[in-house]
Amino acid sequence: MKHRLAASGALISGAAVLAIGCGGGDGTTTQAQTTATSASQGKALEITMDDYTFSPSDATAKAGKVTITAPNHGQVEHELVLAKTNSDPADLPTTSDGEVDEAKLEAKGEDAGEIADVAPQDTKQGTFKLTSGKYVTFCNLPGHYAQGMYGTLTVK
Ligand SMILES: [Cu+2]
Repeated sequence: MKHRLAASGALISGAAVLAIGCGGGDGTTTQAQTTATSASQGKALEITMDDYTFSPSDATAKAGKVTITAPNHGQVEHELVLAKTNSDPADLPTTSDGEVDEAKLEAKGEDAGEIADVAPQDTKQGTFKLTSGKYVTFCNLPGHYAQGMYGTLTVK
C-alpha cells in the first residue's frame, strides 16, 4: 500500500508540473479523466511477497478483470503463479525436485498465469481475467513452494 501511495503522489506532482508547463488547466483535466477511466477498467488487488510468504495468504477478489500488484519485500527474488484449482494449496502436484509441476497444472487447464521474476524490493503487476471459484497462489522458484510460499485466492 505504501508503494501505491508513493506512486500516485508522483503522478499528481507530475501532472502539476505538466499543467504549469502548458500554461493552462487543460493538462490537469486530461490527466484526471485518464485516471478515472483506468480505474473503471478493472479491480485492483495487492498481494505482498516476502521470504517465503504471500500476504494476505487468503486473498479474495470479485470476478472479472483484476490487476494484481505484487511488491517483493523479501531479500530474494519471488514470483506469483496463479492456478485455478480446488486443490489444497499445500498439496499441488510436484516434480521430483519438490517444485510445483506447472506442466501438469497446464495439462489440466488449471494454469491461470503468473507475475514472474520480481526482484527484491521491486514491484510488478499482472492483469488476470478471474472467474468465480478457487485459485491457489504459489512461488515456484527453487525451494520456495517447499518452504510454504503459497496461498489461496477466492473469487466470487
Ligand atoms: Cu519465492
